[in-house]
Amino acid sequence: MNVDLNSVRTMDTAQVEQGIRRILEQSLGVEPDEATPGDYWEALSLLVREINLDRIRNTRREEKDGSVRRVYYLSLEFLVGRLLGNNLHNLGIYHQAEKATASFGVNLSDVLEYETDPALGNGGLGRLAACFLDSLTTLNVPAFGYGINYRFGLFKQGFVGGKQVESPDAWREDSFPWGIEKPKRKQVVRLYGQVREVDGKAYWDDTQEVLGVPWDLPVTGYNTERVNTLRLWEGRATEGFDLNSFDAGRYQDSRFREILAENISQVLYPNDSHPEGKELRLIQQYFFVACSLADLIARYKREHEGWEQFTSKVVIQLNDTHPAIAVPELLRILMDEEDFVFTKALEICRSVFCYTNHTLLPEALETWSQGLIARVLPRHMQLIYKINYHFLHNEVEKHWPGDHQMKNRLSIIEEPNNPAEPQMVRMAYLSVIGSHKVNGVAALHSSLVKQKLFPEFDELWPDKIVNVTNGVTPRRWLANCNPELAELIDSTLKSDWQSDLARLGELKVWADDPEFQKKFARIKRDNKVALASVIDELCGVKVNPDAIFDVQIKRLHEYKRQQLNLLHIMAVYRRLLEDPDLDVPHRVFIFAAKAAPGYLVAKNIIYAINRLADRVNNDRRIRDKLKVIFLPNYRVSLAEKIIPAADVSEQISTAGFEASGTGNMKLALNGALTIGTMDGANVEIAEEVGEENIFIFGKTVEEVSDLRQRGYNPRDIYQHNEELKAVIDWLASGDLSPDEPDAFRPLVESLLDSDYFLTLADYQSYSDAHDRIVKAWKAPSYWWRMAIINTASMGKFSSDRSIVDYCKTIWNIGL
Ligand code: 26V
Repeated sequence: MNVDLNSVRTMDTAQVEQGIRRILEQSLGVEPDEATPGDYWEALSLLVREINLDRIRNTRREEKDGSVRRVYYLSLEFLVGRLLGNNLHNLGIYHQAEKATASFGVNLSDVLEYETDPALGNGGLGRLAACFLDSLTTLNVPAFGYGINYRFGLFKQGFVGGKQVESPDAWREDSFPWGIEKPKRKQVVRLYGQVREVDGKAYWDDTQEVLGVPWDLPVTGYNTERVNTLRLWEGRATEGFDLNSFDAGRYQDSRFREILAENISQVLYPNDSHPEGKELRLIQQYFFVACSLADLIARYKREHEGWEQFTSKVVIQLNDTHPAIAVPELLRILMDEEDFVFTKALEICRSVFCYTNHTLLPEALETWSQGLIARVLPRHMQLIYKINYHFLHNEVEKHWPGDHQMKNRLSIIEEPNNPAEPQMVRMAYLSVIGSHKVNGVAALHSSLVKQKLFPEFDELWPDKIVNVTNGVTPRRWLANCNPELAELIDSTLKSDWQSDLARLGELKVWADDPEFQKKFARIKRDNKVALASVIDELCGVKVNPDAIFDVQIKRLHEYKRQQLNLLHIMAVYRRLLEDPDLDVPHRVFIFAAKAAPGYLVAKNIIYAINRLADRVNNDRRIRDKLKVIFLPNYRVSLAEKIIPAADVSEQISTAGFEASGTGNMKLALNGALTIGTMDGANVEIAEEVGEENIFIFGKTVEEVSDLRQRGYNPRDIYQHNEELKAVIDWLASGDLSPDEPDAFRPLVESLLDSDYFLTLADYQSYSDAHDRIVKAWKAPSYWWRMAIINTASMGKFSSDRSIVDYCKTIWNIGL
């Protein structure tokens, strides 16, 4: 039977109501009038799960003829966020659910608050993967996400005396109805052991075995019946484990296997912690790659005879280098299990793999020591050498004959400067060599990937490195999180902007319309009132919804420069103390950010902001003109509350360091004005909104590199900028932390001694840009015109557009 996934069935309110009642009574065993909001959350989630399961079966039936190329998105992180609201919306039954719950006397938005965020990612990279799954499904592309079902997601953040403290996030311990275990699809993964060669054939023996058991999460799309799957693997001990073994050696051995297996999927590693030598992280990478490849090959074999069609039916996107071990793993399967010769096997690898680079930061470019890989994955180490030999002696030799230096430079194996140090395997090179396309995530970033990161590869293969600018799903990041604005847009445009975000451009004609401006501003204010109550609840601080809400929400990193924002707020506070009558709008500076547990300067910045907040928020002299808020435990559900309420979006990274940014897109989409550097996707945002509708400041990539070449000394700037000197001296004085006078030494030293991220160099330009913001705010019709133009200009930044680009330029999939 042929099923048409584009003809969408829906449910009316009565059906949703019946469904809720049935599940409350028959599955949860409670009467509707006794049920708590938590019970309603569970009942609605189970109802949605039924619908999804039904649709998954239809999706599978449609794909059965095997005529399509499937996308496999391999990522160690999927930051999906809460699923109920999003699913209701995608299934087109949000309003029905609202009315149905209301008929039981329950408010849907209260019900949605019961869901815990699955925090299965660090930040941008993981959230991008989640937006891409939403768009793949919406565009009706057959796709699987593959990752790990971590028991503990990213740590929970709290503050004690203003300092970050981390605690484990056991998110699954709460009810989580979305994941469905699929024991039938389990896989066996081998580790350690050795390789024997017999008659030129390799045998990998004496291995330790662990099981991978998949948990499937349904991925719904907007306006489609398709439901794709996010398959997350969990580590288990193999069944052969013999508890009654009397043999001490074997007992030890099986205990080891059990402990290993059960540790594999325990924790998500926080980024910016240096994973070198972290054997478990390498094992995580191989574990999920091995499970996923075995799973997708089994699916291919169920649908096709022979290997001829493999490359036209399968494409595998590597989300950063974390899954790069997939290249030698597929090679191993093809050579050792399927008897392909090396050159043919490599050709197949190259036609199915593609790799996305998400960062230029040298410390984030993964390398593993040769010795570690050889011990954990001896066969893979051999194959990496084989790939490297073939690459250097055929491909590099052909392009640069006799050039030994070039071979050294492009080798997957990095020779140490000091022979006592180990040889390192460069996972990025392995990914480039094993893929047919490599992409950066914004135009500027991709050009830097070509020029700075992989210039030789770009010369060797001029068509390999391409750009796909990131995007965000307008379903979660406008329709769901900002329903009032979505409704205003609906009633103004009468077109389906949610499937075609470029339609937002039609809002531009309303940008100067006083009535429209009034509605737009009213919605923003309502959202600010809602956020103000969240702030009060979490921080115990009352903020004025008529103040400018200026937000910086992202991981804490020196390159993102929360410290620049901090220095400027300190200056604003000083100006107010000098003249409390200063004619300036009220401002609330809002931060939310987690610092990696081992990143001391980042934690120092958090502490400084919290100490400053304490001082400022309790200083009656400045008459509430300034408030500083640091919201704890930043995560997707908190972002959904902050973003609709933002007036100003801080995107202030040092030029050349932020690969793209995606928060910048979400905030502009919701009508916040950007203050930003010419970095990452800010460049393209400026292009879309026009320079008059964004506050650009700071050094460009070229200026940054000129300054470094001339020799940069932050103390010159410190000495010559009176206000800046005063705030840094204040920070260093210990006045903000009398109990611990040297508390901010790490930060002050980082600023004055090296200032690698040019905070001082950009300070004045940043402060001037803030003055322009204040001026613009004082002319409301001008401000709201800019805000409306921002929302109207975000069409390009839909993740649907990103996925269309991937389909065309990388995956060779027609839509
Ligand atoms: C590195 C590490 C190293 C230690 C172990 C865990 C771990 C996890 C992730 C990473 C790399 C992080 C790279 C990343 O998140 N890049 C961000 O990607 C976003 C989506 O493309 C982009 O918008 C941001 O600009 C970029 O910083």
